[in-house]
Amino acid sequence: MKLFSLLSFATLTTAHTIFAQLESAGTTYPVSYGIRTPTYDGPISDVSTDYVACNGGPNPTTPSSNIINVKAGDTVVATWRHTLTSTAANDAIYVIDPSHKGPTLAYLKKVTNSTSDTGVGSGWFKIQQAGLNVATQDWAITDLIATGGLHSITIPSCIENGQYLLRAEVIALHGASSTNGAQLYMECAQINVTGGSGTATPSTVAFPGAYKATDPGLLINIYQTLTTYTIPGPTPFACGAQQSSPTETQVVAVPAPTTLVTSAKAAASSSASVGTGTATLYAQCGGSGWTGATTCASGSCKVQSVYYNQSPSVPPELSLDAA
Ligand SMILES: *[C@@H]1O[C@H](CO)[C@@H](O)[C@H](O)[C@H]1NC(C)=O
Ligand SMILES: *[C@@H]1O[C@H](CO)[C@@H](O)[C@H](O)[C@H]1NC(C)=O
Ligand SMILES: [Cu+2]
Repeated sequence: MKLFSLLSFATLTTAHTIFAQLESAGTTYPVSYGIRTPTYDGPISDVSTDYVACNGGPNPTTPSSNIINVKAGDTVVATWRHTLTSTAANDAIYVIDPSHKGPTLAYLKKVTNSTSDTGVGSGWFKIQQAGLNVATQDWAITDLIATGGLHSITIPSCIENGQYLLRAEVIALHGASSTNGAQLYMECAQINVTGGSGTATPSTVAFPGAYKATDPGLLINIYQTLTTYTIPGPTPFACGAQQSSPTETQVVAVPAPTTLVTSAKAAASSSASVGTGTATLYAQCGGSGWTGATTCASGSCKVQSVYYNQSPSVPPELSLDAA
């Protein structure tokens, strides 16, 4: 009876989430295989602690000796589960409680030994992010729930081969209007990247360090119509981007909400065409007040928000909907 009450309490009131298993190259590995999973599904709320790297602390994690092979350029899928034993059949909220709204993110860190590196400190680069669709006010976590907890992450094709930690993350903002109210969920998978072209040197950030409690993407009241949402952390790394040149990087870099506005400004200021011509890849091609090119060099103009349409659209490998 006592156990039953505890379980009921956990199910009804603490519907958190865990990155429980990984799919690579068509193989879905078992729960906790190659991933340092906790048994408790709680969040990290203090972004200044070491636990923001690969979890731990209030949610002790279990080491894994397994390493999952991943081909550079492939899209892997992180599965998010309410608990390590949740399934669609046994748990009505088997991904995460729908009250939990916010972004999805993913980072990599090159390490010499993925089973022993703690992940704490520098070396992290972001490879995926999805935030708020301003036009529909739809959050990435809501999309994640719709896919059954499948978080698609493309491993850049141009990175060095070798061992990495893959840090998949979701941030729930339902309590984020007070400091340290955002709930960060992350686990680290131990992967071995093969088949990469091996020359890219992404610029990196540290965990802890990459986030501050006062970041506009962490300290925010989401119970209002938002005209923008700034995903925490750096601009995602993209192969071919000029890491040394901020402007170039933002123009070619990843089509995510935080970079789009910058890209739009860059495109607008570097283009003299008004209402004519062709929008280059990832450049602005429409939106409220837009007077520039509306024809796209490739594909068709895609509405990102009322204020910003992009040429052509988010590449499928970076879109959660592609899962
Ligand atoms: C990697 O770390 C694990 C755990 O500490 C250890 O057992 C293993 O020998 C290390 N591998 C190498 C190649 O050093
Ligand atoms: C990583 O993959 C390469 C290529 O298949 C292999 O030679 C190497 O042993 C793998 N390393 C680990 C730690 O699994
Ligand atoms: Cu929660």
